[in-house]
Amino acid sequence: MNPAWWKEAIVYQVYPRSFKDGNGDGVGDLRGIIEKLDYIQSLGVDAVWLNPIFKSPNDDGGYDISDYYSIQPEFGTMQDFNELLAGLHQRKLKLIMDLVLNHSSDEHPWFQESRKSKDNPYRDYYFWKPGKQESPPNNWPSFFGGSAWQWDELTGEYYLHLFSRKQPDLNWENPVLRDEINKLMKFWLDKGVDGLRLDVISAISKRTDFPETDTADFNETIRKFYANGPRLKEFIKEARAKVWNHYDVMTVGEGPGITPQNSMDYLDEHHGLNMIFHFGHMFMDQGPGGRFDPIPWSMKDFKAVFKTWDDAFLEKGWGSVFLGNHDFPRMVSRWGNDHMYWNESAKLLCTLLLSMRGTPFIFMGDEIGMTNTRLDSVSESQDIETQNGWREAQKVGITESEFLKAVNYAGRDNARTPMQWNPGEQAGFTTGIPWMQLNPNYNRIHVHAQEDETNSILNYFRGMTQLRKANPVLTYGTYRPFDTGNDTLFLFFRERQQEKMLIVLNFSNQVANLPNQVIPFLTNRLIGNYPEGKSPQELQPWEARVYSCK
Ligand code: TEU
Ligand code: CA
Repeated sequence: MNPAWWKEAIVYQVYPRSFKDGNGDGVGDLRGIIEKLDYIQSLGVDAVWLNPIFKSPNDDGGYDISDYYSIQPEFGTMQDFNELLAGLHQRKLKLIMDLVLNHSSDEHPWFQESRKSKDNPYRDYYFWKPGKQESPPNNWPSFFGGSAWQWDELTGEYYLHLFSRKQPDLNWENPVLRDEINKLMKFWLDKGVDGLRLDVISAISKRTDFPETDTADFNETIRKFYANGPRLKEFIKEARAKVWNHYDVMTVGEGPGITPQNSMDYLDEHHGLNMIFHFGHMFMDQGPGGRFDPIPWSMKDFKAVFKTWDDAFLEKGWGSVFLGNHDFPRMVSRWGNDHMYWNESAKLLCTLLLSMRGTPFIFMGDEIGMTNTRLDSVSESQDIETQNGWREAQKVGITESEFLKAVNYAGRDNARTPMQWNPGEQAGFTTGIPWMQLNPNYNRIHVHAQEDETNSILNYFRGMTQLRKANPVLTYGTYRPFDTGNDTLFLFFRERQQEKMLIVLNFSNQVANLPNQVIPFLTNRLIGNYPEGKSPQELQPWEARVYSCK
């Protein structure tokens, strides 16, 4: 494994709209992030991934870009961006920007031109097709409910939008469009950006013969028709040769539809991306109907996902590890126990995240154990995926209370409530009216309460980042799960040359006993979320430990 900064980095994800409001208008912004750079540095992370900050009508949280060359006015100015980048670099922190290249906003000038006429020079920047009588060109469903095709009266054709109708898909088959993409990537890389998170990169090559989908399982439709298209490797290879190879830049591809079998199509050492986000664990509790069709998940499957994906990158390629982000519920609510064992399970999840093989991505607020929020009506949601999902749910007679159950379990609003800094007004996020309601528990869960509390989740997180940075085995060591015969007892070794560590995680509300075979390794505990007990073989509920087994 060749060493690289992005393999050794711990990445902190900042959702700008909800992180810190610097000017009192209730919306997070770049000046707010600048105010908190010392806090970010204090976490012991190495890079910040910013969700999109480009001009956008904000139909989908900024993932609908109307100008790739300017900053969203609510977030600030290009001067603010330059100051933020300089502030990060002064603190030896890298910046990873989130580029949305599978689609633009329908308010982008490219699309405004494209829809004007069939022979407009921008027509083929997007996918336009005649319908079949009154229906769309095929039966593809959108991620956000309804058809993936929108009728446009002006030229009497449909355009493709895998996401919202305000997010028309860009046509990467068009080399002129690809040149535009290369140009905008160079613009940001010339400014000194250190990494690119490439949104839905798996769909830049689709089945452009547009056959009907033959499955009702949405994630299967993604895999077969939207992602992993015939020219995917070619498009990535071209962008790498024409742009990325000319900079010291890390590229991480976000990709619904990427599988352990096809992941190396994305990660060729000379012609591919550096790493990908996979969704093995993220979609395992989604039924055929997707996010709002939740099904039970098992610890057996959860552990298997880590093994499956580690095997995919054993010899080559590189993975990322995340347990939550702006698209998923809060990790302590989803995988832990956010009431009885809130403190212990949040620390256990930080232990897993920071001891696993692959670049760890921590979502802002998870370092203090922020939990899911609770919507009492769909109208409180600020997420188009939820709003559209409700529109679709009503068509099939699902009641609001049934739908809200799915939303409060799996919806994206859970992760987008403002960061909780202190117990004061609006948790110190804003001096104005926040764009989104805070989680009511902000007077209990906030940075200020944890900053000087030795047993806080925040300080445990800092302990884990220090441990990872001090022990290369946690970055470059192998991952070897230990079969405990007990689904909720998650044990694994990390090994490299003379170094060896044992990670012990009790994913349950019960006391658990460690298997006899590991007793010889329980002599040198480096970190744990309970005081060291007399009988090391017994694990308390949600107990996490890391041992050095030199
Ligand atoms: O998400 C794409 C993706 O992976 C989806 O499965 C995602 O989970 C989304 O919530 C639909 O369920 C990326 C961004 O992370 C997401 O915020 C955007 O909404 C989406 O692309 C469209 O740009
Ligand atoms: Ca603001």
